[in-house]
Amino acid sequence: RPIGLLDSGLGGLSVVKKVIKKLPNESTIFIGDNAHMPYGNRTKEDIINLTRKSVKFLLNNDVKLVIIACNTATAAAMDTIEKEIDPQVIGVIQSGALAAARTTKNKKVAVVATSVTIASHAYEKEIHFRDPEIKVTELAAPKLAPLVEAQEDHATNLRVVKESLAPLQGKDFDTLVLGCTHYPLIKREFTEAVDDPKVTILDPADQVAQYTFNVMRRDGLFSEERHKAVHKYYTTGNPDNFDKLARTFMDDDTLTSE
Ligand code: DGN
Repeated sequence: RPIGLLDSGLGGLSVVKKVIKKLPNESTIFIGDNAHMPYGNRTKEDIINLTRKSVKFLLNNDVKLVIIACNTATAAAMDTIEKEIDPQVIGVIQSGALAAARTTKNKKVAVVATSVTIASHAYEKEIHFRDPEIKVTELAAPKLAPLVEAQEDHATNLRVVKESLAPLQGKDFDTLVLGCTHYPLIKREFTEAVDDPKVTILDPADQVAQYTFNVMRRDGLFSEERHKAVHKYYTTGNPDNFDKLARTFMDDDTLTSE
């Protein structure tokens, strides 16, 4: 049985990639809800309903656990969804917060994410749960997930990332959390915009993959070694746009497009 992952669009692929690397024997199935992207400015009710639809699709494909590979859906819908279904549900925010609390040395963390994620203060709460002394600066960047979906060139990406991160100037943080799963797809532009070797740019997906591994070990969910892993991805939107970026980003041909 595969591991199921969902996102509002392409961003979740940044999580799929790390999960496949950490769990090479496991099959995965990913659904990107590109038709309803972006989730970042929708109401909670709306996000719950859309997430529920993707979860239902994954359950129809007999997944053994569900990773909500979207910070916005984790913030808005995870509490509801995990009460509704049998398989374990894994979100991305707790893992991101744990990684941030472990990474910061000067106890100053910045989180950049969608408006819904920032308004929920989920990162601040989870980071303070680990260490209440950490100062958390939260910044909503509503332009960035749509920017990734638009698949612009490097110069455009860099300009918009720079503009979006401008309010963080002078905040003296040493850890910047990429609090939206779309952002690791333009990590290069984040690195160039921040332009400070003291700052760690943190992708929560590494810790999500580790946590998924731990849960699967705990629950005895590993596939047999001789099983051949198959990776499938689906979109509710335009399959050609999705396919192009998915292939470049995953930089291999392990994916079956349907
Ligand atoms: N990838 C989603 C996230 O991690 O929050 C959000 C993208 C969006 O729908 N704006």
